[in-house]
Amino acid sequence: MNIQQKSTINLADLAKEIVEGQGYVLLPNLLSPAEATEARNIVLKLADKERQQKKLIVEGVKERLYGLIYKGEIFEKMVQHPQVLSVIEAILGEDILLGGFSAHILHPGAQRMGVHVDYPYWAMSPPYPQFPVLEVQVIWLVEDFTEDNGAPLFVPESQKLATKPDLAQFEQLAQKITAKAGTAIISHGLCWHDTSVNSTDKPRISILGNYTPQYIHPLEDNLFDFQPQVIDRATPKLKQLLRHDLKSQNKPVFEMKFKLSD
Ligand SMILES: O=C(O)CCC(=O)C(=O)O
Repeated sequence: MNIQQKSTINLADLAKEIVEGQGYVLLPNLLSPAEATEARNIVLKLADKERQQKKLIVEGVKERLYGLIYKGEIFEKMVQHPQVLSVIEAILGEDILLGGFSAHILHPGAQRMGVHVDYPYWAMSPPYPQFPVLEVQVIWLVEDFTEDNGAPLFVPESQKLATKPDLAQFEQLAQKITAKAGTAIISHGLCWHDTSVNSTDKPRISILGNYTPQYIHPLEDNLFDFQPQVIDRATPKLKQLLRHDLKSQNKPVFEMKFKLSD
C-alpha cells in the first residue's frame, strides 16, 4: 500500500497492512529533499573517513556504516520519527527497543545481498512464530530508489508464511519497490526481501532501522561510537529506544513496564 493511494489512512490500517496484508507500507515525504540529501552526504563523507580507518564493514562493493545516531542530528530525527514510530508501536506495543540503525551503501556494480528475513528471525530456527511480531524494519530512502539502482525486492504477504525464504518462489513473486527520496518503507521482519543490482554509476544508500520488543537482544551495539552529547540532548523516546532510561547501577533489575494480567 502506498499511503498516497488512500486519502484517509489511519494507523490501524497501516499496521494491519504490515501484519495481515502485503507485509510492508510506504510512507512518502517524511524527509524533505534537502534532509534526504543531507543524510546521504553525511553517510558518504563518513564512509570515506571510516574506510580509511578500517572501521567500515565492507563486503565487496557493499558497505555498512554503524553508530549512526551519534554521527548527525538528522539521524537522531530519523530514528525517532513520530509517524514511523506510531506505526511500529501499533504493531509491537509502546515498549520498543532499537535493534539497530545503520547505513547500507550499494556501490555501482553491487549484486544482490541475498534473500532473507530480518533479525531476530534469521537467528532463530524455522518455522518462526507468527505472533507476537518480533521485529519491524524501516528502510529510509535518502535518494530515489529506481528500477536499476538497487531498490529492495519484497514478496508481498510472505510474512504470513513465517518460514525461511524459498529462493525459487522468491524469484517468481518478488516485486521491486521503487520510490522517491524521503520515503520510509516499513516492513514486517518476516517478509522475504533482498536488494536488487545497482547497475548505475552512483552509490545507492539506505538507512536501516531495526525495532523490536524489549525482550529481544539488540542486533547492533547501540553504544558503538557513543557520543555523550547525543545522550545529553536525547528525548525520552530516544533514551527509551537505546534502553538508556532503563539502566541503573543501583537497581537490580531493568524497570520494564508490564502488566501481570489483564
Ligand atoms: O538496503 C536495503 O535496501 C535493504 C537491506 C536489508 O534488507 C538488510 O540489511 O536487512
